Amino acid sequence: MPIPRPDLQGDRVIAHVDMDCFYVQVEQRKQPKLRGLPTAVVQYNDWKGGALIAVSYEARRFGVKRSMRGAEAEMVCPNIQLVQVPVSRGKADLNAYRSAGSEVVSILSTKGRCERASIDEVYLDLTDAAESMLLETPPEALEDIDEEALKSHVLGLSGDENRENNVQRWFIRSDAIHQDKLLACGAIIVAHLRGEVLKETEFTCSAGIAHNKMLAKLASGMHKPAQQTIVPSSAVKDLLASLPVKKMKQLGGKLGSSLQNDLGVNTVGDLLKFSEEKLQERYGFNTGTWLWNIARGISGDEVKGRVLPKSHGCGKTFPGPRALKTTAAVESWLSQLCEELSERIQLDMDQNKRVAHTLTLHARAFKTSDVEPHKKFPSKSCPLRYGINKIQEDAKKLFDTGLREFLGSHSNAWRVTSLAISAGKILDTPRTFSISRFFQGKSFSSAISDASNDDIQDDAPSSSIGCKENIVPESDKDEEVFAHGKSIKEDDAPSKDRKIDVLCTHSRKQKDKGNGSILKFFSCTNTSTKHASNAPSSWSESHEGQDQRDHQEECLVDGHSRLGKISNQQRDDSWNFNAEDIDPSVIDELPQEIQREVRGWICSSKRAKTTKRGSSIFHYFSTDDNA
Ligand code: DCP
Repeated sequence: MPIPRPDLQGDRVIAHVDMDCFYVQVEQRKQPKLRGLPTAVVQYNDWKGGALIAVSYEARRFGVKRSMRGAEAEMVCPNIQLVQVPVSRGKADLNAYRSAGSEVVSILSTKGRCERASIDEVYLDLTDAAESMLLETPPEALEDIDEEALKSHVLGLSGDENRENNVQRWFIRSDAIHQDKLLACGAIIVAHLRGEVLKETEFTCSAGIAHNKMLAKLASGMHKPAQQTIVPSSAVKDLLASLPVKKMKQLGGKLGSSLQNDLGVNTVGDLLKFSEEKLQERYGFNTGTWLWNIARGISGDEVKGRVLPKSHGCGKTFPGPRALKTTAAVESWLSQLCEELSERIQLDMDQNKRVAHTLTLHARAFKTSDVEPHKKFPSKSCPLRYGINKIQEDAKKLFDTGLREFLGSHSNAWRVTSLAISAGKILDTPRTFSISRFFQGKSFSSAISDASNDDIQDDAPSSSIGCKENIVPESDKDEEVFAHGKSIKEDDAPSKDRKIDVLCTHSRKQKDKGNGSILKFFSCTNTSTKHASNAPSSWSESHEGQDQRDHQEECLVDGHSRLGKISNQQRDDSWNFNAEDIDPSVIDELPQEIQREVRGWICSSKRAKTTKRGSSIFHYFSTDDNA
């Protein structure tokens, strides 16, 4: 469901940059002889020459479209050059496109906050850079305005004749409102960035520059390839008046159809006829307000500082006669997908120190009989455990659970037409990395590899399992979809355990901020502690080295009593370390009293070894209030 957000305070400059026929450009850089020729990238498949997934602008002039198959494209454009997507493990290997996207991101992210929105598009918040430029070198003070900037399309600016002169005048208007002056600066910055991208990567891209993300995204696709479009606020009303609802992000599906069929709304501007109350009445409070906002070009979505993917996913479709019929066939494909996923999350951890927390399986299937023809295969997720075998094992369990639910009481034969798995809820490795190693005497990556899981959850229905890399789920809601944390009501916690509960709550808050907390290590990582617990045997047998997130859940669910059972001996063992080794940066996360104590240890490691129970960190973790 769309979330309405009022426009952000103050004038902003947001750019949406989208690569032109991206996969084609990547292939043309590999094979420069293809440059300038009608070219398309084809998904590996020997049926009718495979499916086109990217089409060069030269080929588009012949009428070649992405919806075509290779054979059809050759009919409309006999000279078309068809390049196959690289293949690995029997499926498309998108690594080359991913890294090419990262090259671009590293250039674009130099001028402001950058959000990587998909494999080939980013949002930039250029407000600060534009404000500085306006103060230091405003366009009217420039001798020459960047040629590329002068080629910009400024919506609402009349006349195709003398376009460049008109644009130049628009750039240097001294009576322009502050917001337009900022947009002019933003456009100059974007033109420069696009030039850098071309120089460094040989790729062209197109951009939209506006005062919010929604308008910038609409504008970037208006003039392609290798061009940019500016949306002054005075042009917003006309832009939306003629914009078909289905072109608007989030209106492509049922909501857009309902607007058309039930309210007769064909363009976004048509929504202006309806009051906010009326729209809320029809579509609910949030969606109603969101619709009212977008009709006016209002959208306060912030550009999130994120240059890395929000999730990793890989999938494979099995159309027509290729549909999978047996569990063995599904398992075999799942194993391959899991191998790829495992490699990618491991690389992400090694390169970016990030850990994925949720494994999700999506599938499309049908039953061979006619019963429940519209029933969808439910998406399922569970906590993610690192290591190929574990991911494979869990993915199979997710599939089995989904299949059982899909079949229900009918024991029909089934077919699977697509499978995809993804790793989501990716968080930075907590800054407790060094200290965790030091408490556990093992590496973080091995520490998170041995979890067990038995909590499979429903996931949101899979929207599409196409081959376009979905770096970022479409909406913030996906974050909730991936959420799987268990909760405990504080009021239910026995009072003597309350202290620990506070710790766990604190720990959860830290996680929510994207920072892990040292507290969960204090509370959960000691294996002797686990074995001293009342946990069910399956739990305690399998949790050695469990990942931090699972520790956290452990805390939230039943960690209270566990912590209270640490023997003095165990305590002594667990705190037998060299205090100088603590990474000082992690200490700020500790509660004040512990910070004081740990800092004390660092000043004098001797003191740490002689810390008395009752005035120390042990006291903090004791469930005995009198301790
Ligand atoms: N892609 C894909 N499958 C799809 C859509 C896209 O594999 N169904 C891949 C190939 C594209 C890349 O994602 O090159 C980016 O998709 P875009 O929708 O941005 O399209 P292009 O970049 O190819 O073209 P355009 O210049 O129109 O943006």
